[in-house]
Amino acid sequence: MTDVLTDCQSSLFLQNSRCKSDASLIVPHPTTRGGVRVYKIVVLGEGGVGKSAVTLQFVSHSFSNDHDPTIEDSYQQQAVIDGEPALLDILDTAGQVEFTAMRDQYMRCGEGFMICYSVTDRNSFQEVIEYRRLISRVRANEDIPLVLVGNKCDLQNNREVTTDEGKTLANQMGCPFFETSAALRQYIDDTFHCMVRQIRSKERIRRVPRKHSRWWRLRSIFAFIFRKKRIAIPQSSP
Ligand SMILES: Nc1nc2c(ncn2[C@@H]2O[C@H](COP(=O)(O)OP(=O)(O)O)[C@@H](O)[C@H]2O)c(=O)[nH]1
Ligand SMILES: [Mg+2]
Repeated sequence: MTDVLTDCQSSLFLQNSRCKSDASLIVPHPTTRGGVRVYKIVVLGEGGVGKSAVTLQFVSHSFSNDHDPTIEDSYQQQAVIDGEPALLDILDTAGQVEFTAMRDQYMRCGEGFMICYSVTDRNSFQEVIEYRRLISRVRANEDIPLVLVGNKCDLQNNREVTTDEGKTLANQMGCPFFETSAALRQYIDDTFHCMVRQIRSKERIRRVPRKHSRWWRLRSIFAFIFRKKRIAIPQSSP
């Protein structure tokens, strides 16, 4: 599959992105639009697994059999998740797992990644790990918000990947897992909402200083020593 239309259409997603990037540190900056936090989500996975179908179900509550597999596009959708408004900026990718300059760019700017496979296609399941590697390659040393999605669960008779296999892989990747059906609109909202929750929770963790980090322990030791010293200094009499 080719990377058609990436230039103009992905750029919408990229225009909305502010990434701080140097050789060692790549951090997508949180952005807002009209006071609403924008969440930049990238939908990845093999061609034909239903990335566009899942995305279009989420944004337009519709399902079609003839979405062009080569189209890579971005969509915006507002939602209120856990009482907090959110604007989801979703990039529905099309293309192979191989590295390209454009892919590198959106890998840097994405805040959360949905890796999709089809439960009717074992090969697409095996490719998940390649997409995970691709993310790690661009975003080394980062705890990236991820969700694993096994789509087409309505096609039970054609199933090649069991639910347990999906769960096990998600456990290995340390991320939530959903089996969805874009055709029947099953678990579509849950999947995107969970993605936003993942981004929010990892953002909260980053903001709170970790109590048991090396820096926190060093600070506590110094604080303890200086407190002792202050107590030990005898008061000079006038
Ligand atoms: N039965 C069924 N078909 C699906 C589902 N999701 C996608 N499809 C079909 O699978 C084909 C590929 O879907 P598409 O969204 O274009 O895949 P993409 O290449 O990953 O974006 C299309 O014919 C869709 O109608 C699903 O949940 N159930
Ligand atoms: Mg598509």
